[in-house]
Amino acid sequence: MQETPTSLPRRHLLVGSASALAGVGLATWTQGAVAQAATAKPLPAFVSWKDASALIVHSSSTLETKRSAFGTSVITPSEQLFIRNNLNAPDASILDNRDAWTVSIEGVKSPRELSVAELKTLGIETVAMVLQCSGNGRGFFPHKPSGTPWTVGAAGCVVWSGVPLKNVVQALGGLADGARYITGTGGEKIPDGVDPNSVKVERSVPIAALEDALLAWELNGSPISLAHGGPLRLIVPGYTGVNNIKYVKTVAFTPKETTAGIMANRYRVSPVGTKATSEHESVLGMNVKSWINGPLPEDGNVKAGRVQIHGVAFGGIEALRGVEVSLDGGKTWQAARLVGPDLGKYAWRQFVFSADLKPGTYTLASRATDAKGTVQPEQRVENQDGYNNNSWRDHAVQVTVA
Ligand SMILES: Nc1nc2c(c(=O)[nH]1)N[C@H]1C(S)=C(S)[C@@H](COP(=O)(O)O)O[C@H]1N2
Ligand SMILES: [Mo]
Repeated sequence: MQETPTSLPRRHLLVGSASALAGVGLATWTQGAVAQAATAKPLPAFVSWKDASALIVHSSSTLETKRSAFGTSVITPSEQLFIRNNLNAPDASILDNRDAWTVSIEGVKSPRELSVAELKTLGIETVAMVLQCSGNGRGFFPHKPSGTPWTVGAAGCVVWSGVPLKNVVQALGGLADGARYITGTGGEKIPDGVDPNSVKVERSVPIAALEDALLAWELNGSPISLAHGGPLRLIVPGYTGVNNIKYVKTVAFTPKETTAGIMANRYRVSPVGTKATSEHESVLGMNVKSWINGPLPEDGNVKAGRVQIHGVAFGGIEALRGVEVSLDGGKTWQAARLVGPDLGKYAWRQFVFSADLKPGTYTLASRATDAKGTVQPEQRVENQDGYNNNSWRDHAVQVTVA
């Protein structure tokens, strides 16, 4: 087993002091922590700057934010934000001269390459938004789909800054005739000997997304890290993670969706037991969703009395209208209070519900409603690859109050 330098001191302390703490009644907690330390994977090198204590390392390319780490502020710090890479990230040298990175814009009247330096002259906009993997919540599907079994932490609410994509289109003479999709391509190196179409990260979203899309160079106030797609990322607010192309190399306004495998027959919602094809629905706009981040069962028993139940809620491609909390597993619901600043329709809101809880066991659930009146459903839509899970029942938590 290997440990990262950052995680060494604390874990060694826990291992070393397990038996000592057992004597003072902390044995259960300590054994849990030791078991976790024994199985925890180290942070991969390209994300060594992340906060290991806030993350679950599923693999070198899939890291999940711990549910308990979301806290009660609005923005997810970059150090805690999840990671999902389908291919190895490009070499870090692509960040050596960020302004020199170029993106090729196609499907406009005057197609050409633009450098980041040039993009910076065309406008600036900032958007706060939920970045969420389409597979977030996959871990709740009973048929155990292949892919990372994320629970809630393949998501975060982050701030991007860059140039509105529509400004770029305007600067290049407007859209070419027949443009119906925005097709973005990632700048990863395709491994030798494989068909590029089967692995390249290239996604098409409806042209309507042009209204809010950005070519972004900043994340949470800093130049975008390699891990999160620097020097330049295509940001499509309201759309699931995969549509937000890191290290974007080409943006093409196309009459048709790309035939790349990641669009044509992956990231599609197909019935359990079937293989996805282009006939199935693609993961695009996010649906209305919420979950509770505290109290959580892993924090142990909750002290009887006043309890602040809190979590996050968002509308996805729509704005959020509100969120309710249930203390009885969904039999009755009461409105929760949205807290913190409203950072716009694509951001999440933190919510709180203050309750007086007597000793007992409670199933705490939350249920959001979007601006169109769509209510977060009780049940997930079953599908082969475990996408788009917004079931409030799956996200409910059971806590013991003593
Ligand atoms: N170029 C490129 N862009 C990409 C990916 C990728 O592998 N390569 N992964 C996508 C997927 S599936 C998700 S969920 C998000 C994850 O973003 P993050 O790692 O910055 O959290 O990036 C998306 N954009
Ligand atoms: Mo994803």
